[in-house]
Amino acid sequence: MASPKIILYTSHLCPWAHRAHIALKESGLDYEEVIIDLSKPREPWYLEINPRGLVPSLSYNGTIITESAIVAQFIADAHPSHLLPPSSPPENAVYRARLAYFVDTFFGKVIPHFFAGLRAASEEERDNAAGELVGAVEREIEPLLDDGKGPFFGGSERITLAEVQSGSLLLRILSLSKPEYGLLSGKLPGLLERVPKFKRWAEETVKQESVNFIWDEKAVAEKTRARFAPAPKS
Ligand SMILES: N[C@@H](CCC(=O)N[C@@H](CS)C(=O)NCC(=O)O)C(=O)O
Repeated sequence: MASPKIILYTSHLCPWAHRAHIALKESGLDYEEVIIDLSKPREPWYLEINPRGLVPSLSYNGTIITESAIVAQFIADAHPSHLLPPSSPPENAVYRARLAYFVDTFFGKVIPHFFAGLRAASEEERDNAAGELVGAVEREIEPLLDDGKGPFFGGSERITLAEVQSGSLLLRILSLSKPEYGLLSGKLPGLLERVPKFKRWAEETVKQESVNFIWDEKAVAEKTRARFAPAPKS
């Protein structure tokens, strides 16, 4: 099969576009990158590619695919690899359903507390959001992670589609809770000791080159501050 011609319309600071970078790198696919400047209104040529004006968009041999979760899933389906087994036999379908449920749980039950932490108006609110986040991990995620095998979803030794979908948010949870940024509660790292499987999962995921090769912690912290916690006007 000839190599596909892939163009990724992206911003390196966007956690959703970040998923596409991880999926493409893990799948060993070459791609051309077009950086979209999100500080300006989208130009008409980009709105023709993606009428929503969002990144990421993927052009795959000229077919446009948008929405990051769909883009990542598409890459894993079109180029079978360690990220995701084919959908049959039924055991594979069961594994895929479990993986999809895990990702759904992470984004539905845990990530809202991450954003609540960023939007918090006081230290107390920030600390509460961190407590809620870790409580949700304890209840919802910890029981879904395997013990004692590889650190990734299903006890895998290599990353899977679950980490492709979650890695950019794990980077943000672990990094933006550093005290120098003051963006998330400084208590979060200590609270994560309560959820050792999640902690290992998150720490091993962010070490992967495919997960961190576009990561610029300071730039993301600055952009996050501008979006969620702008400095008061003097
Ligand atoms: N649900 C979309 C969300 C993508 C999204 O919100 N991208 C942001 C950047 S992180 C964007 O393009 N924003 C356009 C803007 O800021 O004008 C996905 O997962 O692809």
